Amino acid sequence: MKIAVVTDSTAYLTAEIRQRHHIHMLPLVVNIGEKSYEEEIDLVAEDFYALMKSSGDFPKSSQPAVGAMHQLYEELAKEHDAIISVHLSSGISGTYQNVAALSREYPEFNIHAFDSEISCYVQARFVLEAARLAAAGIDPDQIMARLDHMKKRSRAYFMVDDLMNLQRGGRLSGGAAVIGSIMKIKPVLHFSDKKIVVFEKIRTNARSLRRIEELLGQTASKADYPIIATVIHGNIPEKGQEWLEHLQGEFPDIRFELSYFGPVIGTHLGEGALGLTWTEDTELSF
Ligand code: MYR
Repeated sequence: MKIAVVTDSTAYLTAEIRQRHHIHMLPLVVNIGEKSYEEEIDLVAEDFYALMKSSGDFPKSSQPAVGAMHQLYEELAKEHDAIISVHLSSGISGTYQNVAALSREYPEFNIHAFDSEISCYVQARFVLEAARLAAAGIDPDQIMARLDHMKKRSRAYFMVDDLMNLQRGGRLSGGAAVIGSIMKIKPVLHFSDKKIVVFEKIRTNARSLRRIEELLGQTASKADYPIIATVIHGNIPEKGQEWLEHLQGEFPDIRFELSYFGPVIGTHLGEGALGLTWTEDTELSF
């Protein structure tokens, strides 16, 4: 059975990795002023952060155009028996809902839409696992079950330098009262029921980082499977790398990697955000 694997740009898988694993990408869009950019295609992260600083206009994001989605799936369906399509959380974007609607409208495409309930490099890990299993000839239902299992073992904790972007983009759940109560601190944020919520109200960056480390330690002490963790940064690669090296020293059995918040996620988190995600290291599990 020939299976195509699709994801959206918010997995931030590099072009080289996508090519190597035959992964297809649907770009989300960032609008700044009058201009629209497909992220990872005509706007890369470094340029986006510079543009956000220099432009008087606040960026806005939007999901991939339905026409572009339809075109990609139609093309893929000509040469594949099934399509696994993995997307950012349905609680923060309409992307997954649109893919799910297309899969109902065009059953002949045989699209299996997966709601990662998260985003960024954890989503990328799901995609890489789907690609690995598809190449091994595993059938789509088994791949989807495997991704569901991985999802239960996945976490993302992050903090932003300034809550203004999240406030303006409306992606922090809890309303004005919650935002008002955390404006001057550095809360740890996470996903709960597909949405972004405050995990804990913490006053300083250093304490938030320590708390996230502690949470990783709690998972690591109980897990009977290997873990892979990703430090993700919003245009602060040196800080990201420094934290990664510290974490690698603290948790020598965990594999760490570095990734970034690209334009669409950067629109909502702003520059200087830092996060840690982890999931099962499936490359070591089997
Ligand atoms: C759209 O316009 O459809 C895209 C909306 C994207 C919202 C992003 C909100 C921030 C997500 C943070 C993820 C952090 C994972 C470590």
